Amino acid sequence: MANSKYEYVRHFELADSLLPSTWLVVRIDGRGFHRFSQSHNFQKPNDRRSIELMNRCAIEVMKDIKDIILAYGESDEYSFIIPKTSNLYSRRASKISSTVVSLFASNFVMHWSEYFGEDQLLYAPCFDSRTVCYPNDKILRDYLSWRQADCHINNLFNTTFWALVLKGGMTEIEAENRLKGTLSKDKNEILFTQYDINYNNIDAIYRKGSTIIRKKTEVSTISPRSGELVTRTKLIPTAIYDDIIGQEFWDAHPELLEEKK
Ligand code: DGT
Ligand code: MG
Ligand code: MG
Ligand code: MG
Ligand code: MG
Repeated sequence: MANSKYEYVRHFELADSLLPSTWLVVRIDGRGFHRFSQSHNFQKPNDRRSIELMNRCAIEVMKDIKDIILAYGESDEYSFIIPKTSNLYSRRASKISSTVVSLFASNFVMHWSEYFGEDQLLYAPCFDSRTVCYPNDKILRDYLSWRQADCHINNLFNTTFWALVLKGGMTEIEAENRLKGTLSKDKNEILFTQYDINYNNIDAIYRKGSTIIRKKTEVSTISPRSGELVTRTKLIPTAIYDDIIGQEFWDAHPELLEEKK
């Protein structure tokens, strides 16, 4: 078909391809989730329903976009890791960012009621997205460590803050002042001595955030032909709550950093 005289406008679309041979990380983050969590009465410091819905969305994204090898989520954010050798959407930044975030957000709405039951979704949630290149394995691991350390710092603060308010009867301003300048050990001490909470015994899902990996899982189906039970091993995106900062996790999952052909 002949080009129309308008075709030249295509040249205004600038190339935005990401560096080859680098890890790609797509991070999505809820827009204005401070307000969103209040409007929807999220439990404090953590709302299990919200975390499980976020994990579900990440799992659905990974089921759809097979290039993603791992995802890490905490609070209102999720990071999706794409290997150096991937040629997903010819490594076009906006195409990758927008597809991942759109899929995440539509799943968030679609699956809301499975996690929140009678509590209605009151307005359309929105997420932002960015895709960043990381040139080597060490920097990729440092990126993930940065997010998990952020999860730890925020969760320890929030756990202590809400203990002071909800159990200790302080106002939010009093709790804020009490925690000003405190170190991790001070917060652990407040939790332990005043509220009988051993921080290390709090569920790992809150302390460590959620990591989705493709886990080898036995899946049984009834063969439509023979009617027999057939069991196969499949790679199913699954949430785990491990420490991903230390070496142990990477030793247990060596395939994650292996060069993909
Ligand atoms: P942004 O990202 O710049 O548009 O602004 P926000 O408001 O989304 O801020 P952000 O992303 O730095 O912080 C996430 C907010 O979401 C933070 O106010 C805490 C809230 N949030 C996330 N998960 C939970 C939860 O499980 N329970 C409660 N109560 N709040 C949560
Ligand atoms: Mg946010
Ligand atoms: Mg923010
Ligand atoms: Mg956030
Ligand atoms: Mg199209």
